[in-house]
Amino acid sequence: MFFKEDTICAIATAMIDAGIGIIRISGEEALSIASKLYVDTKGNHSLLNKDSHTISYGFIVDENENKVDEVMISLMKAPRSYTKEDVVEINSHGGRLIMESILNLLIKNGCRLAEPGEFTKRAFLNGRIDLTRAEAVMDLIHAQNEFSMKNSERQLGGILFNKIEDIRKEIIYEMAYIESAIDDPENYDLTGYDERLKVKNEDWISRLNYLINTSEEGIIRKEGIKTVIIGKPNAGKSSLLNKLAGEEKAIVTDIEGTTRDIIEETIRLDDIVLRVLDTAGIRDTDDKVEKIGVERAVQSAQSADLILYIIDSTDDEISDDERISELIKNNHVIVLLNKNDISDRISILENDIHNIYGDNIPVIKTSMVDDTGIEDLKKIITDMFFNGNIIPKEEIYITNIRQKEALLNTCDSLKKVQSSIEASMSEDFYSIDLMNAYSFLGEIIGQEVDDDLVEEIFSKFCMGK
Ligand SMILES: Nc1nc2c(ncn2[C@@H]2O[C@H](COP(=O)(O)OP(=O)(O)OP(=O)(O)O)[C@@H](O)[C@H]2O)c(=O)[nH]1
Ligand SMILES: [Mg+2]
Repeated sequence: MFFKEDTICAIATAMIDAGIGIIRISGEEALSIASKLYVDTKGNHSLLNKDSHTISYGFIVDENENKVDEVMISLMKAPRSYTKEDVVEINSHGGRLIMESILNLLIKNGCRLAEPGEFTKRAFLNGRIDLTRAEAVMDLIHAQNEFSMKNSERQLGGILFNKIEDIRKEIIYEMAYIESAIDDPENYDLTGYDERLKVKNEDWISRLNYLINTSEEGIIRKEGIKTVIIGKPNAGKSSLLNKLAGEEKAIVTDIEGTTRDIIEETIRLDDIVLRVLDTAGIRDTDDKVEKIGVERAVQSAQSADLILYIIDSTDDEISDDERISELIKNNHVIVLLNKNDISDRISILENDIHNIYGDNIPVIKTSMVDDTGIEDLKKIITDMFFNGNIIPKEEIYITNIRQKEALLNTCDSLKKVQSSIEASMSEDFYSIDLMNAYSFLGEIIGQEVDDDLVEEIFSKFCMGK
C-alpha cells in the first residue's frame, strides 16, 4: 500500500474557534507518537496499553512535560478504524492556536501533515471502502440540500456499489463460460449460447441505462438548475431575481441598461434549487460597458439549463430579437409576461409569443409588485425537470460525471457485444468487449483506476477527511 510507512495527522474540524476541535492521526506510529504527547491524570504516558475503541481523559504535554491542553483521546486500532490503520483522535479545545500547537507537536514527533482526503484515500487503498463510497463521503460533506444528503448516504451504504458489482459478477461469469467452452468444447456446449447471452446482455444494458437516465435529474437536483434570466432592458429581470431571492440583491431602476455585470444567486423554491443569473438587457448599444454586458448575457444563456425570458407586457409588441430567438430555440425556456399589474395587453402578447415561438412554449403572467406567477413558475419547472415529482424517488441517482461516463462506456462495449451476436461473430469476439465492459465498471468502483485519477479524486476532499 502507498504511504504505509507514514503516519499522518490533520485537524479534522473547521479552523475556527469552537468548543471542541479534533486532531486525527493515522498510521503505524499513531499510538506511539500520541503516547509521547499524552499523559493521564497521574502524569503517566500510558496510551499504548489501552484497548481499542476506548476514550481516555488526560493532557497533551510538550517536550518539557508542560501541559498544552486538557483532552479526551479516542483509540481505534487497526483494522477496526476509518483507514484500517491505527487511528488516534485527540479531542482538544477548539481554539485555532491550541489545535495548531498540538498538530505541531505531532509533526515534531514524527507525523506528516496529511494531504486533503488522505484518510479516506487510505480507507480506499486499504480496501475498507470502494471508490463509490469514498466519493459519497465527499458528497455528503458538501451536500447543499436534503436530496444530496440522502443520495450520498445511499451511495455510502453501498447501493451503487452493489448494483455495479452484481453486473460485473454476471459478466465475468459469462466470460469464464466462453473461455471454458473454447478450451474444453467437449464439456461446455456453446449451442444456443448466443441467444442466452443476448438476453443477458440486453438486461445489463437496460439496468445500466436506468442508472444513466437518473443522472440528468440527479445532477440538477444536486447542483441546482442553471437558470439565466434574459430579456430587453427594463423588462424586470433584476426585479425577478430579487423577488426569487427574497431580498434586494440586484439594483433595480427605471433606467434601461441598469444591469451590466452578471449577478448570480443560489435560490431555493421549496425543494427546487436554482442557480439564478441576472444579466444585462439584450439590445444594440454603443455603450462600451453595456455591450460587454450583453455579450456576457448571451454567453451565459448559451450554457443555461433553463432560460427565463422576461417581457415587459406594457410594450406595444414583441419585437423579435435574433439573439434572443437563437437562445431560446435550443433550450428549456419559460416566457414571463411581466408587469401584469399595469398591462391590459397580456392576452394579445401571449398570442404573439405563440405565433413567433410555437404553441408549446410555456408562458406565464407575472408581476414583481405582487407574487403573481411565482407558483406557476415552480409548477412548470417541476414538470420540466422532475416529471412533475418534486419529491425525488427513494433510490440512487447518479450525480457524478466520472461515474456517468464510465456507465456510458460500459453500455457502448455491451452494444458491441450485441452487434457481434447479431452478426454471428465467433465467441472470442464477444470476450474482448465483455472484458472492456467489465473494466469500465471496475473504474466506477475503483477496481481499475490509475494512480493519477485516484490522486485527482481525493485532492478535492477537505483537509482532515
Ligand atoms: N409595475 C411593475 N413594475 C415593474 C415590474 N417589474 C419591474 N418593474 C419596474 O420596471 C423597472 C425596471 O426593472 P428592472 O428589474 O430594473 O429591469 P431589468 O430588466 O433588470 O432592466 P436592465 O437591468 O436595465 O436590463 C423598474 O422601475 C421596476 O420597478 C412589475 O411587475 N410591475
Ligand atoms: Mg437589471
